[in-house]
Amino acid sequence: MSAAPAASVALEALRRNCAEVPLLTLGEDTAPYLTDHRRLYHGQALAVALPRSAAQVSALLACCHSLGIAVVPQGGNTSYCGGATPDESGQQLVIGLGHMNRVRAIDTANYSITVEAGCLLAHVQRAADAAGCYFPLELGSAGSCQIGGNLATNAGGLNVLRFGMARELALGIEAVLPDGRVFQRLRSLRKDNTGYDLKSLLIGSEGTLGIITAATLKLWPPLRRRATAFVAVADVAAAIALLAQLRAAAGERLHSFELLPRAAVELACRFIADTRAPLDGAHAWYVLCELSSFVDEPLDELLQNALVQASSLGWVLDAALAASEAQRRAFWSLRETIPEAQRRAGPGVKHDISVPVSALPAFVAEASAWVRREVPAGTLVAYGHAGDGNLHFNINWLGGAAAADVARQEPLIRRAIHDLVVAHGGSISAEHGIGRLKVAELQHYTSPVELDLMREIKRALDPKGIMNPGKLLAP
Ligand code: FAD
Ligand code: 2HG
Ligand code: ZN
Repeated sequence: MSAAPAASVALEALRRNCAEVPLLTLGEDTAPYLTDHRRLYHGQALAVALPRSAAQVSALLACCHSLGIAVVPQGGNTSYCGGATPDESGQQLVIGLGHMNRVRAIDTANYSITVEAGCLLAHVQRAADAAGCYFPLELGSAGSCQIGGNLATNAGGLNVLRFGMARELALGIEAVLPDGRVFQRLRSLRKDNTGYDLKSLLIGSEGTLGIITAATLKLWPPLRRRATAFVAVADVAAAIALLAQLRAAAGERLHSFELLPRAAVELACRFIADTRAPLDGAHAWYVLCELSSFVDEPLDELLQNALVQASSLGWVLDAALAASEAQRRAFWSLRETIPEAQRRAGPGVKHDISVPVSALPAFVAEASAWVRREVPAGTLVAYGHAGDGNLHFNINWLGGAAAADVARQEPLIRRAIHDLVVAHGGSISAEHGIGRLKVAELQHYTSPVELDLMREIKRALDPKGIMNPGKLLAP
């Protein structure tokens, strides 16, 4: 990237060329935009721009492109890898999308909704609901993250098993390219084979190729039934056997399949008010699974029968079926508050990994043994979306530790866990992206051919390198 202009010159140009876009420059106004959710990164910014339309985003990027001002797009700022935080130079412009939060259209006959990028995920879910439809993306951060951020990170979450990741839920997007041109592809087609899939390239690019300003998303009919169980299982292999059995018994009705170790349940009960373990007794592992149906059918019976059969095979040790909507919500609340409980428990190291589902038992056994041997002061809290082969293989220092000590150990731990992940055919970033946190890891584990292609794509779309520099790809 060419040298950035002096701050006064850059601000002057932005005020002149983008006069209608609110620009925050005072410390107290910009502060919330300068630190990431996990408080790992603390940056400075030239200013924070809050555009209200794609035309305003276009004017901002055209100006930044001509002057060589670096840009950091920011949605709800809930991501885990520091991708939405500016660097420490004070020369980058943060563009917050929160003011672009309109639902543009809902087409119930086409099962699609068109929303602006700054819509909160919860807002999109409610809008779909109000129209008598269902939008399946579900994350614990739904009340704070934005749909633009979800697409930019290709978010996963709790319902991927049945409905896929954010990319699979998008029919079309509108995005502003680094030079200010608008990529207008808000089509709502299920079938469209006209050339390269540019929409999919922008999705998951973490703000390094352009700014997503709107999206057309798939909807489904409303869910008529759900059946949910909190299940104690013998071990990870038993959990995976149960997964296969539920798939066989329920087919596409299997909606979610989450794996939780006892340590995760205990943390939620200890740190989150009004949380209690659904089952008596202490078990090493639990599964939270849910079936859903678009038609009125006896799902409780289906789930119960499958669990009885799994119990006769020794996989299931105990189980509680949600007897009411309140109980179902309580099961999910326990699961969704684990990240917050971990945050309150003190410093930790996170890994967002995936391996083929069939490799999960062996991976967990080997990686757990490594942690027990090499990090004796750490408690493993490995939980997550086991139905997708995705675990948050996290470690907490429950006996207390200085954050700086943990940070010192982190690179070595991360490399060892990631080596095991790769040895099992897995990925070092299943759903949280690369951001700033994993730039070196991506560089280390990606083949030269793939890295070359990524750099060539970056150069083609962003020749001046103004979009989120230092994120995803090494400079
Ligand atoms: P931000 O954090 O603001 O930005 C993320 C990245 O996208 C940055 O690189 C940013 O520059 C870029 N970006 C943001 N908006 C745009 C845009 N409009 N155009 C281009 N680039 C943009 N994630 C999961 O995948 N699965 C989970 O289950 C999950 N659970 C979570 C639970 C909790 C409690 C929390 C706090 C987070 C969780 N997350 C999860 C992580 C996070 O919520 C997701 O990564 C989410 O998609 C980020 O959206 P955001 O709007 O907050 O994006
Ligand atoms: C979840 O699945 C999120 O709850 C957060 O992806 C995972 O905090 C984490 O490591
Ligand atoms: Zn997750």
